Amino acid sequence: PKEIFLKDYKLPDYYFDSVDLNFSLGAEKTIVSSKIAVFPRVEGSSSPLVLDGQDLKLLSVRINSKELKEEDYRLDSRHLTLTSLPSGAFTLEILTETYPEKNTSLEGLYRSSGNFCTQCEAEGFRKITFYQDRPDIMAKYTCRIEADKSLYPVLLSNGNLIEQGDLEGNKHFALWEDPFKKPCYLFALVAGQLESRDDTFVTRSGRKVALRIWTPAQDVPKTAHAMYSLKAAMKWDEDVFGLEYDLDLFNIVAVPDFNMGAMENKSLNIFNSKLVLASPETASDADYAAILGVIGHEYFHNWTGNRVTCRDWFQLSLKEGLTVFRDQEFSSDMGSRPVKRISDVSRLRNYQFPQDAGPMAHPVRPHSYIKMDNFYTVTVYEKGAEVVRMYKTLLGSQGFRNGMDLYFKRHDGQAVTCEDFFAAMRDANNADFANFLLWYSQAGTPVVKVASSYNAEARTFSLKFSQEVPPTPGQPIKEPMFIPVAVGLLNSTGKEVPLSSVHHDGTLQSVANNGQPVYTTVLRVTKKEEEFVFSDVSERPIPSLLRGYSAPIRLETDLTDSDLFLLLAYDSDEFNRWEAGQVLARKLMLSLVADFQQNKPLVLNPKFVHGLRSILSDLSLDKEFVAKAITLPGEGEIMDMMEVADPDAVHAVRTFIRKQLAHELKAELLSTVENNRSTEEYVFDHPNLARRALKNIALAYLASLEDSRCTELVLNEYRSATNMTDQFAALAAIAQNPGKTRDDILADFYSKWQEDYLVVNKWFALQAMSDVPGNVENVRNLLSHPAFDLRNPNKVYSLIGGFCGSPVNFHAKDGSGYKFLGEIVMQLDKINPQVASRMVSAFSRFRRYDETRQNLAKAQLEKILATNGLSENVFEIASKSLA
Ligand code: B3K
Ligand code: ZN
Repeated sequence: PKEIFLKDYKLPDYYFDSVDLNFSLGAEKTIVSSKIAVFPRVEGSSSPLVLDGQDLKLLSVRINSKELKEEDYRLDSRHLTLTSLPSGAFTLEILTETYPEKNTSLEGLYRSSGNFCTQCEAEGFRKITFYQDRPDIMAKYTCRIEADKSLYPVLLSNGNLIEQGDLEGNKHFALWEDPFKKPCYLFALVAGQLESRDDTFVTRSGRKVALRIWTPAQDVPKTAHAMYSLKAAMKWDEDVFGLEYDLDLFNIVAVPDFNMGAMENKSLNIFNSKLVLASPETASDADYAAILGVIGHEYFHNWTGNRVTCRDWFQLSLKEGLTVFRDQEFSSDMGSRPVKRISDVSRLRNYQFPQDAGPMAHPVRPHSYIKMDNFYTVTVYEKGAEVVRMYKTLLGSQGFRNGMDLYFKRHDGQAVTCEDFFAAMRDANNADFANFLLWYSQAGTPVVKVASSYNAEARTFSLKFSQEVPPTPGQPIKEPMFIPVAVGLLNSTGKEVPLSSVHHDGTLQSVANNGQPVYTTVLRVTKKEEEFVFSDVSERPIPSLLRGYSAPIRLETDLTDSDLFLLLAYDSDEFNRWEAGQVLARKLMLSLVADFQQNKPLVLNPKFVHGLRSILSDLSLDKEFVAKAITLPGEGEIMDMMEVADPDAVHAVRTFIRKQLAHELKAELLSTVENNRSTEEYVFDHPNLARRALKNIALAYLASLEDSRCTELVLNEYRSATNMTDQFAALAAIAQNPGKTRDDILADFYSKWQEDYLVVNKWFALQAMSDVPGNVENVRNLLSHPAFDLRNPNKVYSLIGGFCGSPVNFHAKDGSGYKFLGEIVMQLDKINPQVASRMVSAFSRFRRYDETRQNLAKAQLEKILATNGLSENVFEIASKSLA
């Protein structure tokens, strides 16, 4: 397999002006003809034109209507190279055959539930026809689709429908034209038996846009929330960024077989049905929130991704980091900003930090890849979003908006780079961004230490920062980074101290804003070691550091437990309030893990219980915030902080604390459940979902007690639930405890929902993630359950992905979990390399564990690598993990 490098980027020798595609659809065999207007970048160039193509049968090639002879081109399994070409512009016509029914990779043109659909990003268009499959080739497309009228009554592609009609032999056709230039990764086609929910949105300049969400007929009633989300997103982008939709039609199609969440094809978004379909009975609050976020995300790509796209795939974060940032902001505005921030940071810590500390660590803009699909990562997406957020933190809302406006003004219709975005932000604000660009090129999570000291005589308070970026593969030595640290100060009663000025680098900077008191300021930390001194501080303050999580770093402070308890009780920055509780919990968990490993008895610090009790009984707090604040850090997060990760110890400690808390806070938890039930109909809005979140976490705690009263309570909640959020939460609470009750309720749930594949996936995931000892056997049995199918990615993510998410069972010391995953990866790789590659990633941090586990995991990786015909996708992850 060949590695591709950013530094080798070259402009294409040829550009494409227009592309006319013609599909004659058949499940076994589809014929694709393409007619491309080609022109050389440099007039008179004699370079060959190299087209990408995979799994295609070439029928003919014509240049300026003349069929090429075999000596005029070269064909191998990946390329079609055209040699003797005219010196100026020319027309290229290619006729190919492709086989949708056989295409289990779900990339290119494939079938899902009898319908046709496409997925082209990153490099799937080459499975449809021979093309320069790279994002800097932007062309105008037409697409004519011809198919059987009864089997495929609906024919969709990008842009506007300009003609349709019947053909002989019960066939029909549709002709679509997309007026916007686009890279081929945004091409889409859908054909099949679908019905739509229709609505309209009038843009602020008065354009009337038809909105259609397509699904099989029986699912149309479940698209109301998706439609609501789409309209909310369209309005939000106008209000916040002044960005309007640019065509008269916007289509979304939901398909059950899809490798990832969704795809932003121009005016024809294709979605994993899990992220479209929802009803109160079948979808949980988490599903509703995910739908809102992803519908927003794909819609926002219309500007950040489609109108302005990436020059090459290394720039992926240009569109993804920015669009994740935009969807995070959208969800914040639609719900609770602090809670959304807490969820996003938890996600970063639980998934991105481990990646950044392991063998697959890569910068937000990677330097190289073997298979681009492997780089749709939490680093490119979530850390990329943090990088965008830092611009906003540094520039303020208006400054950020000015930067966005300039970005679109300069680059609409272009394929650009991360530097172009940086330059727009800088130039619109005349900003000094120092070495900010290092965020794009240096991998690894910076570790920032802060030491504070108060000088009573001088009334000054000093913060000394030091930073270190850990080595990552290929990057042993790092430069110090530009870290914006938002800071506030609290006095000993928890009140905010107004900030007057900060002394730094020999200059005194006033913080106050036109005489208005200021409580938060952003320090620009750029050196390896650096001091900031606050003046006019009348007593020793407690610093609230990195407010709102202003940079994606690991922060180590010298705050004492009592400082942290004070922040937990009083910080006006809600994120930091939550964070103080998490820091305390992490410290507590790590010290109990040490006790557990030394066979010492486990004892829970009463102050911690007290801290959580105050949060739980504070009725002035937002309920969703309380739910987050009483949730312990995940097992992965704790393992990530250990020298040698010990899944058994971490699991035992987390289970112990949960149970102990449930015991000590039983009365409060019971009344939380009582007071937060609802008799009304399900509504997905902040007050209602917050109430359910709090009630359900209380229920989960209570269930861990395994006493008969609590079990009865949970069973009752299960039986009386009128929506999936409550029903599933009760089921999950019961499922913690092995035994007959658990088995009966799981069986009951399945028999209720067996007709709904999305609910059945939840049922698979719940069992797969279970901590019950020896769970690998149950999971193995579920592989042959009639509802399971290795060809459907959602099912694989639920069952196999769910299993790998349970540290105790996946990392079982006898190697049974590793062996299981090894076998599955080898089977999956033959069906769908992208899905196999996601699964094999569970091995990538095997060096974090003890030697026995390391050897067992390594043996599986070696076995996988020795497989004949292994995909590049799995090869890249497995070989880099072993390196
Ligand atoms: N852009 C797509 C992801 C495509 C993944 C290709 N392997 C979805 C998104 O981020 O919006
Ligand atoms: Zn995206």
